[in-house]
Amino acid sequence: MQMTLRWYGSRFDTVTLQQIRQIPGVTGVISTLYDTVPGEVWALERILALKKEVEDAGLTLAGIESVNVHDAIKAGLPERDQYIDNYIATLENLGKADIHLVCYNFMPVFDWTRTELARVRPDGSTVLAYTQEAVDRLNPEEMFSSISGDTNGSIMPGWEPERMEHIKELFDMYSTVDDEALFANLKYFLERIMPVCDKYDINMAIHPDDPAWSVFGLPRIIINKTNILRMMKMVDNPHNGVTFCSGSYGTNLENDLPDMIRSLKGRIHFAHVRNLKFNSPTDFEEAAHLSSDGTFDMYEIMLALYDIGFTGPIRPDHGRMIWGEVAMPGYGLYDRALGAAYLNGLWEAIEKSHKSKIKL
Ligand code: CS2
Ligand code: MN
Repeated sequence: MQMTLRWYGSRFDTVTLQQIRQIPGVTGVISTLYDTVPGEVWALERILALKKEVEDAGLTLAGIESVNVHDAIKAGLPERDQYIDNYIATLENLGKADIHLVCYNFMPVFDWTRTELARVRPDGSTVLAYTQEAVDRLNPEEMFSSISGDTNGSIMPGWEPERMEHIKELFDMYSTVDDEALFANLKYFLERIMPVCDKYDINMAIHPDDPAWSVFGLPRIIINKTNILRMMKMVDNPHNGVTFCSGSYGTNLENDLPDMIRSLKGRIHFAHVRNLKFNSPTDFEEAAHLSSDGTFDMYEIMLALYDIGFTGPIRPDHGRMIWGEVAMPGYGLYDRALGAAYLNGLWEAIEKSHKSKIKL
């Protein structure tokens, strides 16, 4: 595996490439052109400039998170073909720039959903948190305004104010889309983009829905083992793969994370590894990465990745806000650096104990 950190680009991120370069064992970043909108073609020159900037700092550009999918594609509207053509053109340019990993999601309207961006934990750190009760009390517009005061001045991915202004139209767009229709629209999209992925060896890595159930009545399908295996089969091409995000699949305590990882051998192209602490099955907060700080056994998650021979990029996912840092919620430097060091430590121990067993 290659340890990486997500980086939003020098115009948007409070964390610098130089800082990332100094985290032991972090050799690459996962980045994006954060100012593009879904449906737009990414210019080759801009991709190459991003790559050069990252490489000049002594890191590799290990992949893109995300090239977002336009809602017309997810909702299956007649204009989807034009947007898929544009997506293909973007993939073509990424391929020409020698980039081989694209993370994306297929969640209607929103990306991840949290009800608090700065819940205070007993140690004084602040974290993203979710309670179903709060979602049930609010409508989507209210939720956007209730969290927008805690973003530390950042634009949260998937919650861009321009999109939120059109939230009613976005909801209308999905009024006839149920889970089956969403599966069919995803299949249509994947079948059209696979040829360009084959040509340039681009691994598409779908990110799970977060939380892993329907919110505000919208359909959500990338939520559990059954559905993700269905998706792998429905377009059975190794370039159709997944981002295994422990913090997203893990929102549903019925998901057995190590078992899911083992069932996806060969199809996990990217891993997000983080921990959650559950206060009840529908109230969770994003703990430190350390197993004992949350609910998941991080050793078992890393062991499963090791066992399936995972070689792709991995990154600590959201971190807590600690030591007075002011950054995009979930995306500060300090706690993600601690997370990367911890995950690297687990990996080293797993690797060495396997090698010593082989010698015996
Ligand atoms: C990320 C997602 O911050 C996060 O929770 O893991 O926003 C992820 O980048 C997208 O869903 C992928 O398109
Ligand atoms: Mn994730």
